[in-house]
Amino acid sequence: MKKHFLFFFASFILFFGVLFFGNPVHAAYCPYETPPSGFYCGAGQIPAHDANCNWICVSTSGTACIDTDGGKNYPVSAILLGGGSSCSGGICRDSCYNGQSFGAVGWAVSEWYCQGDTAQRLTYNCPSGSCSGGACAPGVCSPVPVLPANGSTITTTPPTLTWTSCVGATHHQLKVTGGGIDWQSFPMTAKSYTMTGFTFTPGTTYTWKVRSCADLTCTTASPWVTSTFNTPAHTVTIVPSPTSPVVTATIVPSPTRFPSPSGPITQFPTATPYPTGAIDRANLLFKVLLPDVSNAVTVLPNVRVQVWQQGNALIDTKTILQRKPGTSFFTTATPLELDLQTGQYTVLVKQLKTIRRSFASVSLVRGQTLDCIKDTPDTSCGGLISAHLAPLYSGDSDGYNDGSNGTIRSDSFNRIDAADLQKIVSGYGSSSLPAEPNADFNVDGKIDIFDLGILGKNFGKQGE
Ligand SMILES: [Ca+2]
Ligand SMILES: [Ca+2]
Ligand SMILES: [Ca+2]
Ligand SMILES: [Ca+2]
Repeated sequence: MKKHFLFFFASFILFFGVLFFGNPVHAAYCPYETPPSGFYCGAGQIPAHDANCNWICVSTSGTACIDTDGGKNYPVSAILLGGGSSCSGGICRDSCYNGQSFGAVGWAVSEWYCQGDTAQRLTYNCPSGSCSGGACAPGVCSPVPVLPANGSTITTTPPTLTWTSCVGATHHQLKVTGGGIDWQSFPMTAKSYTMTGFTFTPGTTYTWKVRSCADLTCTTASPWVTSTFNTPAHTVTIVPSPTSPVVTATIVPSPTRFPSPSGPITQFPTATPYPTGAIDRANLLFKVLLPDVSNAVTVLPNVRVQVWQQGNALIDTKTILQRKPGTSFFTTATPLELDLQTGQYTVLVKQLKTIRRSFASVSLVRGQTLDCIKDTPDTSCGGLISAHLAPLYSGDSDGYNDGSNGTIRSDSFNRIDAADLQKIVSGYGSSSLPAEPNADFNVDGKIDIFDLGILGKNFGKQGE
């Protein structure tokens, strides 16, 4: 287990190291061409590129292996001398390969290099998919989204996204957004991905983007290529009795679970009457989306609700939310009874392990209950109507440490960053959880690879 973790941790350091410190420097692209006018080499010498594309003269005498571009240097077309090679005239020149023959163009480069003092040759697939003059053209080829066809409506869930790319792209990365989903994959070698475990909303357009990478960490990558698909409206067909016509009803509910062939359709319970709240308070029922909390969690404690008006915190309270079965939404079980005058407020919600989200323009009336859970909340709910657009992503181990409780504000409060990674490292796999707030980001009682995955997915996000 420890080994397993160390591997992933090392990958993370590599991944984030690349994010933080930028891309490594690559040699300029220099395919073979003739030297500039005025550049001459003496007798027994020939012109060649060095590793930085400069023209140099190298001696053709001698048997030592000399590779003028310094090794496996694919963007530079160079020559190799000596090393026991049997190239024509004693000069081996990098060339291109098209799957059938070696020449001036192709999709792979045939690269010469010295192994010790022996000439060696390998064929390398150019990430750009293009080789010219014995050197890989720069960049990484862009993938082409295939299915679902751009703009089409899918017929089954979960959808499988597929794309094509060139042979030199070793990995691909996906992003999917829309209908409460805001997700990015780790780089993967596959050219398809089935979105198992996601909740899709009927009648919604989803955007997916894919890019090609030349390496495991996507240090060198193509631009993102965008495609979209739609989920069908939730259609129910009623089989007629012989005397009545076929009736097809189209229902477009507020966020609900997209029906899958394998399970029952889960609708939100709307018929259950909610407690009405106190008559001398402004009462509020709301729902929020917590996509990273373990499915096993049905009751979620440690949810802080702040109610602001014009930037001033008027109410600061804690509550417990309960899961809407079969979804990643959590709701208040009973109305929050807020001692506020009638007016318009901003409601901020943060679970101990998530970023904080802000929902503006919530109109509360003293003595009434505002129900923002029901399928079609009224406009008084303001930002809480579209809570699915502001998921409370997990990965913040700074709890409520915003400086308001007499302590010094944590730099990492309300943001998912390296300090939270450090919390995973210090608590990883421990048999008893460290004191709250710890790095159990999915609230399943353990700090393990799933929490690390959540951190990786949400790294860099910050709340309001
Ligand atoms: Ca070389
Ligand atoms: Ca080369
Ligand atoms: Ca943090
Ligand atoms: Ca956990």
